[in-house]
Amino acid sequence: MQIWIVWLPNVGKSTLFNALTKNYGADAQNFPFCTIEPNTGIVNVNDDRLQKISDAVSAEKIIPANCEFIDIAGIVKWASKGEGLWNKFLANIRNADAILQVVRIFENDDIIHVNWKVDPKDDIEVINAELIMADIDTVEKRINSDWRKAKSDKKFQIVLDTYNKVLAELNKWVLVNDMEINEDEKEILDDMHLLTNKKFVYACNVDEEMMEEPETNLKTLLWITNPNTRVVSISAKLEEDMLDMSLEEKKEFMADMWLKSTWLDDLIKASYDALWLEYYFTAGVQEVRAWTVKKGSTAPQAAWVIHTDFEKWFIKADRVNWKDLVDCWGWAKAKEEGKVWLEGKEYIVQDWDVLLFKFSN
Ligand SMILES: Nc1nc2c(ncn2[C@@H]2O[C@H](COP(=O)(O)OP(=O)(O)OP(=O)(O)O)[C@@H](O)[C@H]2O)c(=O)[nH]1
Ligand SMILES: [Mg+2]
Repeated sequence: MQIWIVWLPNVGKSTLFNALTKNYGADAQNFPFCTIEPNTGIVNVNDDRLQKISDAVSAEKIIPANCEFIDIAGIVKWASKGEGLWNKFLANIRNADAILQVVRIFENDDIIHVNWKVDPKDDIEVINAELIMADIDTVEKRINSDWRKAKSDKKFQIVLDTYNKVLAELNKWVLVNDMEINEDEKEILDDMHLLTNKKFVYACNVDEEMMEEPETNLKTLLWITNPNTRVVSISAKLEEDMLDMSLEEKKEFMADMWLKSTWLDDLIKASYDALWLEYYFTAGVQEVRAWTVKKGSTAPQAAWVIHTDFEKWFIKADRVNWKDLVDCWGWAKAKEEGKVWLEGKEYIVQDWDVLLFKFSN
């Protein structure tokens, strides 16, 4: 799972990347195009439940879910037409599962804004325009290479119609994400890896006093109407400042600033949500582990994530709610109290499940 961090230069992308990866791996300084080569890092999804489950079953280690973040050079106006450094990342960014957009909201005259003013709505328009223009290029190229096929193969006409429909909408500055697309059209578009067809998460890089801003207010500020788009607030600088602090120091620091929690975990969760992913747990003495699955996966599909053969070998699974497992201090008492359920092939896995699979081969 790859999440690419994208936005204008000098807005805090690398600062946020460092905070996420808990490392100073990326150079983050006050000048545009500080980042040239991409920085990549694996980020664990913190979840308090893991430690509690681990205590209950006396596990030797904990393995959380994770995702990969990639921090690249800033986009500028006309990037899609070859301006700036960003164009060379266009080919790579097509591999992204989601795009994390770091919107500069914080005001600070010392930190250069490439357009000389902090105007999030204006910035979003610049970014959307670049992503849309890149998509227009892709679709036009497809039409040019494929239109002949439609002449000899009637089925291909549907494909061509889809391309043309999408192109017309893109030309009206509509993101593919915001278009009305049916299932067949969706399938046709999937292999094109259009940038505006990817999941977007907006991280608003705010001043401290805006940290508690509700998502609906932020959406209004950014003029985002798509109900599926997640918007979270974050202070990249604050999060980076807390990197070297111990847990105690962090608590004290946050109390001083009247902050309730850190926002990094919310951001990682929002990215997970945007990708329509969740995880279930396995719990034994050797390890407690979170396994990532698509939402709506069946128990055999969930077993496949552990080992590809497990889907076909699947017979059934013991299932317990993580909270029941913790309250009962392990599987034995949970079973005794009737909290462990036997589930078959049709069972849809939930975010709070701890599973123990039974196989045959
Ligand atoms: N005051 C304030 N400064 C910030 C914040 N986030 C980042 N900065 C500063 O902004 C400058 C640019 O940050 P970077 O993280 O390098 O920005 P970037 O988006 O990676 O920039 P490029 O790599 O050039 O595209 C640095 O001096 C950061 O310390 C913030 O939340 N508040
Ligand atoms: Mg950078």
